[in-house]
Amino acid sequence: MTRLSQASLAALPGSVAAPRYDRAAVRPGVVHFGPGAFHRAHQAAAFDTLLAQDPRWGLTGVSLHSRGVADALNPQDGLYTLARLDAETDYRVIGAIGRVLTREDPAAILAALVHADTRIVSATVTEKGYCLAAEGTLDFTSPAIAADLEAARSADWMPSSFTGWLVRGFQGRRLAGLPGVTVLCCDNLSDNGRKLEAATLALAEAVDPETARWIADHAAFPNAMVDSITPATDDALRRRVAAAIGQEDAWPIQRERFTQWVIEERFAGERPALDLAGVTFTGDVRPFETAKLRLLNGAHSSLAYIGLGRGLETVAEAMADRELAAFAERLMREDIAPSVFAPAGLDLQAYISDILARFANPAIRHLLSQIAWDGSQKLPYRLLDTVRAALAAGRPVVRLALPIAAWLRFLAAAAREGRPITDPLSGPLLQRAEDWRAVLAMREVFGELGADPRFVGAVEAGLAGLAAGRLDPACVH
Ligand code: CS2
Repeated sequence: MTRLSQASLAALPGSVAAPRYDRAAVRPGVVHFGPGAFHRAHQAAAFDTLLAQDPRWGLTGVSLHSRGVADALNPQDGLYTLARLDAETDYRVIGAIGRVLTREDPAAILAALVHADTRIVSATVTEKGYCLAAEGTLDFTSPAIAADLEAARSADWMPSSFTGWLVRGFQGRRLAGLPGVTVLCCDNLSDNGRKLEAATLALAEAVDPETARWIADHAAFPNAMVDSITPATDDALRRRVAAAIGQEDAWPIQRERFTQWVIEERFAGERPALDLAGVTFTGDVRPFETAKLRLLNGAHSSLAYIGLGRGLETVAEAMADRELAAFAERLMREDIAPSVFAPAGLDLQAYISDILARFANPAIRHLLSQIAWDGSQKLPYRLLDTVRAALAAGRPVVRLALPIAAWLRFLAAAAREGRPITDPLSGPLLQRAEDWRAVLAMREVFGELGADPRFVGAVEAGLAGLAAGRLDPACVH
């Protein structure tokens, strides 16, 4: 079977959408760190739409941790298929990515960052990729940041961390007299732009204060919220895509039809006209971000840990478990929604109904085990901030603590069975897992909450409820 490439585009069946612009005329205006599924499902598709109008916004991908995406996409001239899953699946070949660089070629990464055409550096490096401590500030003790501090003593240093690359790239731009850049964080962190800005300035201050001043004057870090459910690629998708496009695609991507990208209007230079691709620009992203992180991601993680404990495999299966679906709905409507200040014009209860319907979409096989990754990094934004808000307002936290109890049971089961978990804190978590109070005492995850008797009591009630197979401990409050 022919492998997807620029040369094979003309042979695609008419049912498959493909770039309608001249790819040879595209100039790379964006360097994107972390060109994984989430980015390729979503932001790259938006830039692909924009490129039909304006060829100055091509993407250069940078994978810092593995060669997989580069090895799959570079032989395909950056092309890949996006399958949108719904009652009927449609297929679209995306052409926005020109090439994917890896850390094996640091000079090429630096050249891309220090290039006059580059106006945006964007990122989906996942929560842990920012090396932040519990308070959301740069963790100078994390190995990648410590390595960068050491490396930066030499003038021609090459960084390890994403934040290090930002500082190195800005240093290069300052020395070359190039204009500033917009840094667009697209990960599920609250206040993501501001946190990344503070982390970048902190690292720059430590390695090159002049570059820190340059960043403060020239760079912009808008907050952004991105939403689209993107299950990991599996062989079933590869087969379906091959059948639909009549060619082999080494790494197709799938997502639900729904998509939302809200970006703060805070650009260092020209703003790409992404509104042409359905992107919302707004003065304040926080209400959108809080609604999405707390409601959608909070419920997702709850379904994941509780669902896995009930032997379920996918989000749709969890939603078919009536007791669990009812729990998730109550959690969202009664416990999370009161902590969310809805963006103007958004009906929160309708937003919740839409999320529940998206979760139940039978066309999507989204593994609970995928969502369960990196709990120590995700839960603080997804549930613990909500617990803090509820406690501050004097509301009960018994239901909010149940998914936390389910995570503790998930850790304990992994430790007992000697099963590895995917989490940057897996070592300390699994070491303490059989003593849940010791896990709650980990300040890097729970901050001060681990010592709050109201929260600890609610977690204890949750653990007892789950041990007895009960989900809604309504009777307790
Ligand atoms: C999910 C998210 O894997 C996870 O933790 O909760 O990736 C979720 O699907 C997206 O944020 C939806 O926009």
